Amino acid sequence: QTTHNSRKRGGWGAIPLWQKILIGMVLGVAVGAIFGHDAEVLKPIGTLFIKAIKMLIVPLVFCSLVVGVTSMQDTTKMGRVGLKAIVLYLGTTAIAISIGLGLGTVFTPGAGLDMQVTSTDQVVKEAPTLIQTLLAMIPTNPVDAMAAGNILQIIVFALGLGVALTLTGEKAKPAIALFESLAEAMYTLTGLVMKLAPYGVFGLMAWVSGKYGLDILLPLIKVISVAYLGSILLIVVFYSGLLSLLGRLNPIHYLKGIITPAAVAFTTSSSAGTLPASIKASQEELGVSSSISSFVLPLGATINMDGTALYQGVCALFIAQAFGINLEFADYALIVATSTLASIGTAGVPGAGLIMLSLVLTTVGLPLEGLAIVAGIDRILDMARTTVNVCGDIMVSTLIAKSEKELDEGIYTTSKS
Ligand code: DAS
Repeated sequence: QTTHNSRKRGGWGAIPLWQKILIGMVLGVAVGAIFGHDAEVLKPIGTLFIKAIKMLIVPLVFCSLVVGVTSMQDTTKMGRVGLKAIVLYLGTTAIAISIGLGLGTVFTPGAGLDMQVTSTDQVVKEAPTLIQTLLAMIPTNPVDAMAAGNILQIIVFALGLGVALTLTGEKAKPAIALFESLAEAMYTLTGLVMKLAPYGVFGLMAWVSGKYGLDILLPLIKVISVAYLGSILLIVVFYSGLLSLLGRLNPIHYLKGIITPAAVAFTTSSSAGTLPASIKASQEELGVSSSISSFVLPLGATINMDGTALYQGVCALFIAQAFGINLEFADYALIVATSTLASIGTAGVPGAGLIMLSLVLTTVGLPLEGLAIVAGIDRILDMARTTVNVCGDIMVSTLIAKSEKELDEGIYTTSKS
């Protein structure tokens, strides 16, 4: 009712959140440009927002991952198809994050910025070996891992608990229901914290532009360009290539078939919201059977986030470069592991990727101040990453339908002629 009234009344309450964040960012940059270092007095508003985001990470990741895994329990019913979907989803996500890291390394969007970390929680980075990193992923005490905010250990425990709950069957139903309602509550709390975003971004951008001047804008344009380049490469090259090589299908038909769902994803920035369009397009344009599409696509909208993974790679490197922190190979592996596993628990709603980025930054010890810089342009990045997420889901459903001989290939042969 209140939102209805505020919409009726118009004004600030009626403006979509992402526009408020953009306004906060522009005002912050302007105030910083005018008042210079004095604008630092506004930074605590941003620090409050960052601390509120940090507060969400552990319970949100834990609950959403447990629910993400238990929601896959119906894949056991469709065993072979479910397994194929999960393998393809996680495989393409790992490749997407690697492409993001590659592009971030090649184009160095954050180079030239020399931002200092002022918060004390910047850990001194020693380079762990890969074996140490893998062993460190297993929590000896899950509660301690949560208290310490050891994200990868929390992810590993949540995945294990999710599988255990699924295998326990009837007795686990109350626990699964509990985690489902806790996850919903955490999404609600995330929504409340995100309402602080316009003010937090304002405070931080005022500090950033006051301290670093307007040359912060160029790297932001670079981040957007690199993220969009990566997104286009994923859809036009990687997905089309997979359809040609693995599915022996004509990719041109795929690229034409995804135009409508891609447009819906781009404008709504919500995979979940695009689901009806995705299912319609995969059935009617791409010849995927209804049983495959109505099973594989909802699963993909929940656990497959290739665009978000690409965005993690690009932004993690942008922030590392902006703060002059050089990442080792083990850090890259950590980012790939965290993003791929955490993508299982990321909701297909606007802005989910930004929360996940805080997860990745925390894992490799990068400063969360960097969040606020990319938060200002988050919606612009979210439009691209959601489009990739959706196109990836549709590509996988097409591949699986083909392998299950549930694809109407007539559509593809006619378009060849
Ligand atoms: N907007 C999310 C989605 O719907 C992706 C993200 O925020 O990263 O897929």
